[in-house]
Amino acid sequence: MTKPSALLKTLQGILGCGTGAEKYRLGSDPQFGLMAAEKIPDRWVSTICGYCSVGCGIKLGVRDGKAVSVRGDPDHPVNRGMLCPKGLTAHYAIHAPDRARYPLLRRENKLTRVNWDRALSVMVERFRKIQKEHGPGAVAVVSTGQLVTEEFYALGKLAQLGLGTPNYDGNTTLCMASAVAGYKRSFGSDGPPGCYADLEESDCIFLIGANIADNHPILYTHLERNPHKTVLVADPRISKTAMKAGLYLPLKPRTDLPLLYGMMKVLIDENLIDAEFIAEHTTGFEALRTFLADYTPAKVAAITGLREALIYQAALTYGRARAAFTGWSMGVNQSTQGTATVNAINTLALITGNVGIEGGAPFSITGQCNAMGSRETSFTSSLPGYREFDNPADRKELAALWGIDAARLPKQRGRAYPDIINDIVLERIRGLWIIGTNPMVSFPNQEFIDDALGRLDFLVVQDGYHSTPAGARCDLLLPAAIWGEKEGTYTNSERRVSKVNPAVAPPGEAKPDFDIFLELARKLGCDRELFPGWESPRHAFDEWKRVSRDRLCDYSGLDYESIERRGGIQWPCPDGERRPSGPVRLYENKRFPTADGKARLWCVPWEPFPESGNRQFPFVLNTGRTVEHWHTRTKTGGIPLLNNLAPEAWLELNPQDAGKLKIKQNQYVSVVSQRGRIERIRVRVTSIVRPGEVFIPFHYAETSANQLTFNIFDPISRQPNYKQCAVMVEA
Ligand SMILES: Nc1nc2c(c(=O)[nH]1)N[C@H]1C(S)=C(S)[C@@H](COP(=O)(O)OP(=O)(O)OC[C@H]3O[C@@H](n4cnc5c(=O)[nH]c(N)nc54)[C@H](O)[C@@H]3O)O[C@H]1N2
Ligand SMILES: Nc1nc2c(c(=O)[nH]1)N[C@H]1C(S)=C(S)[C@@H](COP(=O)(O)OP(=O)(O)OC[C@H]3O[C@@H](n4cnc5c(=O)[nH]c(N)nc54)[C@H](O)[C@@H]3O)O[C@H]1N2
Ligand code: SF4
Ligand SMILES: [Mo]
Repeated sequence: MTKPSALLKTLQGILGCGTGAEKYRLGSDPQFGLMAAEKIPDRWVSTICGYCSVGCGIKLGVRDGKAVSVRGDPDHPVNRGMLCPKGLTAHYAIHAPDRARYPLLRRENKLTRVNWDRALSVMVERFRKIQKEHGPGAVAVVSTGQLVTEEFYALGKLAQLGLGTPNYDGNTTLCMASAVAGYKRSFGSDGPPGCYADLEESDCIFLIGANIADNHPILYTHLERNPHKTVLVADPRISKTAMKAGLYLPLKPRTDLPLLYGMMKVLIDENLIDAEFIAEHTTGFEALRTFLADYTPAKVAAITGLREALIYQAALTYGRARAAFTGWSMGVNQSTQGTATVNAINTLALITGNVGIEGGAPFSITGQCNAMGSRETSFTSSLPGYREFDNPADRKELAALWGIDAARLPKQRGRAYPDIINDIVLERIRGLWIIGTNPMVSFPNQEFIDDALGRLDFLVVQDGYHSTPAGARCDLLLPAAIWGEKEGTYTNSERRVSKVNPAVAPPGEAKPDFDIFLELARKLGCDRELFPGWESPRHAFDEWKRVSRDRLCDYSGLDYESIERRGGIQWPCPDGERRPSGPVRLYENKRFPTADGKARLWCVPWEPFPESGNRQFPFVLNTGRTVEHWHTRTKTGGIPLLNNLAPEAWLELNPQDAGKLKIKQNQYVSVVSQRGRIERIRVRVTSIVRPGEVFIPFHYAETSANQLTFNIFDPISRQPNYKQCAVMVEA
């Protein structure tokens, strides 16, 4: 935290927070009604953006206890002063009028204010009653990728050992699960190998199912600084990122797996592979070679709709590169073959030696600000520190670190998020605690989850806003402090651990999630065992340092002060300050955390999507994001600067289809699937989508794409197939 000098204040006036233009806008600032002079902060707090996983450094300007301004941190290595539109307006979300201020308990069908003591007593009473009658697993917890790491670490212990339910998962299963499962199967552990510097050093950057121009805009700037690159983009839709591609691969929806196999076959046939790497560091190559015989360029061209020559060109560009980088995101993960596709991306990198080298990596671009933190510390799909439930040595080690009997650690993971929802419908799970996620907009097939939530005996929602659709349904609402109001760390996509700082106090009686977890532990009587002597996130961080020591995600050399000083530090970091600065990659020594130290090459046959277009539902619906909004718009929907740019949902429809259906630009239409319908959505007639394909952003609760989507999941990762389902469009 720094106090600005008089000179700095003047500069601020000139540069950002008090220019004429700004003053003009501020005169009509619908949110604060502040005049320009009132927006000059009296102090700046250094922190990290709380939206996406890029992890930009932010200076949050505070005046009279209010967050009034934001600017990019010029010294931060990730963003060097730049911010995207969401980062630039982040302070508005803090003082929104619909922030949750007090615990609310449902009484006679109305949510009424209660004090914290009563709220948490009722929660413990109701959950314990359910567990007594229906077993410990009858209460489930669904959290998020948007808490600080210290909170994830505390929540894992609290849910699994305090509440004693194995059924704990997060919205990260809607997002990262396929990447996690794929990394584990290829390399023996989760953990993205590369780093952002690779985007500047690689000569072939293959973006597959990732629209970073909209969704990771500051990451995009790293790529723009690279003069030698060829950018390959595989996406059925001409996204903003595809528009910038050197080589665009407009594949048919969900045919990434055969594309990758086709590229591998070309590379093997052309001998553009790294035979030494394959022999020394992988297993399964002969089986792969045999398997790929089936994926000739001709056959792959037929499946993907790409010209054979284009498949060759993509393969040769990748194979001839000195170093090739593959970045992927939801176009890959959100599929019933998500895990298999991640394995194919890893295999492509492995057979060409593009792992653990400068500029070469199979890199999962994460989504939420701290999806990574939840992957590292949480107790959902793995035990903390990337330990495995089914590994007795891992359980024993963790139990010893915690001083508990190893028998208390579950031998397998509990129910994943979609299976929790299924079990609620089957009335096996009767109590649910939702933390920092908004399933009544974001979960696939809204009718299904609507039915599920209606069957619960007790629903607790812990959120920063009271106006979410799940909030309206709950029996108990716990008001949480959000970004800007609490302390801890986030890990970004390149494993950079950064310090998050509070700038202002939470509204009303809202509290940091961390404090809520501690108080709940006291009520449950497990605080002394699980959180001995803990008062602040720092205590959780200290314990986590010990628990992660010698693991791939080693935090043992980190401390808050050096993280802050260096603009974040990448893990693994056993050596702290002593480590020279510069990018850190995993697997530089080519040893993988598998039993034999070698990575696995997987062969999983491609399968067509079960719900491809048919006569009644002829269109394939694709869903995704736009730069202005964040997910379910709890934060961005109330920020005029963003919302005015994208105030309502839209349907992208190709001109040919619009002609056939006699639909005009800007007309309102209905969209229908086997599961639900959107009554009224505005049409954008555009060649961004091909004939037979349509796109809807999923951000809008009132026009929810998830009324239509299919609740069908990857069998391994349990991630939903959000990116394709069959719909019809009614004029
Ligand atoms: N502005 C903004 N930024 C965000 C977010 C946000 O809500 N708003 N959310 C954050 C989060 S949590 C996440 S997970 C990331 C997600 O970041 P992205 O994955 O980039 O986001 P999406 O728009 O969901 O999907 C990416 C692309 O996948 C393409 N796609 C669809 N089907 C297929 C297919 O079959 N194959 C291929 N190859 N591509 C396909 C879509 O056309 C789309 O362009 O963004 C993060 N950043
Ligand atoms: N059709 C379709 N659906 C999708 C996707 C898609 O591409 N297509 N993408 C999926 C993906 S990748 C994701 S990540 C999900 C995201 O879906 P959600 O997780 O439902 O989206 P958010 O709007 O980010 O919800 C976060 C909630 O947490 C609250 N919150 C924010 N900060 C805090 C905090 O510090 N503490 C607490 N307690 N609460 C807080 C916010 O107010 C908000 O209500 O959506 C998924 N749904
Ligand atoms: S790119 Fe992501 S982290 Fe950076 S300012 Fe934008 S939303 Fe925030
Ligand atoms: Mo996500």
